[in-house]
Amino acid sequence: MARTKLSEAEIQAALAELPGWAVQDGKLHKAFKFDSFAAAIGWMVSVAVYADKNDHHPEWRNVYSRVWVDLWTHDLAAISGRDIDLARHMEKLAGSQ
Ligand code: H2B
Repeated sequence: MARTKLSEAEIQAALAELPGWAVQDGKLHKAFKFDSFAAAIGWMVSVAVYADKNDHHPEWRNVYSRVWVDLWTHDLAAISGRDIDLARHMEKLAGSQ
């Protein structure tokens, strides 16, 4: 998906298929909970590899088995298709933990 600013309708349509995600302070936000610290960190490393390959990086914070994620496109100061793509990939990887 493109690095262009999404409309409110496009964001809402994407959110309908991203359980647990919401717009918070203008960013795509979700609080993930894993079974353990190891599971949380393992997921973060897998996400980091994908994020770096795509040159699109999350803002996130980890405490034990929880990871709070905020996605937005700094270059645009907005949510873009690349944030949706990263959120979808995070979901895909979280399902395989
Ligand atoms: N990640 C995110 N989330 N948003 C960006 O705008 C962004 C990024 N820009 N990763 C990239 C890197 C930019 O800083 C480099 C120069 O391409």
